[in-house]
Amino acid sequence: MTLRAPRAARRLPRLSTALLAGVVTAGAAGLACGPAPAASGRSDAGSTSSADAAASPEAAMADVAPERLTARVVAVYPHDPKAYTQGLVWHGGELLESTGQYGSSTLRRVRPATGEVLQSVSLPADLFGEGLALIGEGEAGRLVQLTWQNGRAFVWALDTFELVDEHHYDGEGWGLCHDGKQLVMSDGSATLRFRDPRTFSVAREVDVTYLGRPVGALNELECVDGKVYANVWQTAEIVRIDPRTGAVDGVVDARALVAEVDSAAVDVLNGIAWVPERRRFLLTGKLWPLLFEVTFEAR
Ligand SMILES: [Ca+2]
Repeated sequence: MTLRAPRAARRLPRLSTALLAGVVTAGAAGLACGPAPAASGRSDAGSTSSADAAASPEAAMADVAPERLTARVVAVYPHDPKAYTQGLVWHGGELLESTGQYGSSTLRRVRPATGEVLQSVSLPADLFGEGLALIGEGEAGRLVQLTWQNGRAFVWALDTFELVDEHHYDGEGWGLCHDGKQLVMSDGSATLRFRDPRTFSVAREVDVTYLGRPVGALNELECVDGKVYANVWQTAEIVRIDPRTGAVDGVVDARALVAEVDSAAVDVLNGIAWVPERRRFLLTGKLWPLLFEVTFEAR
């Protein structure tokens, strides 16, 4: 997403007060992921039994309280404070990043340890960069970069950043990840669409729900081990989604990261990249001066 949030919103309230606002009823919001006593949090976590799941996976997922997780910081690195991060991907020790804003949207290759931009290509000033996903690797590797309201997805060669193809789509483009077979795309609503990576055609779609209620404002995505992680715009939380059912089965509290940046100078938490070599995530935000290496741990 694009427009700078008003100052009050940029305090990144929790899921219970921001994520569900206008999406579910006020009463339902109270059921969500607001602060809970530690004992309650522990009892909620990991309560899915394999027997229940086997009997009726969709029903089980809809009824089970999502696991409560927290982002524990392992390391902190510099990040370009002018990068309006919209898409983040790790590959081979490098970070690939899509940035937004009209006139300053880019695709860039970054050295994670220093934040140094190693390679960059700028989008035309009338285009607004959004989500980014990697398909393949080496010479055959392709980066797919969305645009917000332009309906254009650019396909770049991973190694050279040469533009090799372009797709067109209806609606807005927000987040994108590749699960190994399909591209998963968000558009700011509660709907995820699964697209053919070659043709960009929609194979199916699913509505994301938290305890049966829709979760809107899904933003940057990361596909990891059969799950889809999503930033939720204007919150300090990341939801873990079962892509088969759309059910949120985990909520990651990233407020510790938000506390480390000057909220008056930066925009929202956004950007998730999985580092398979270390089984950790890299997280940052729009215009954030820092990139965090974290693990997601049960609270
Ligand atoms: Ca990502």
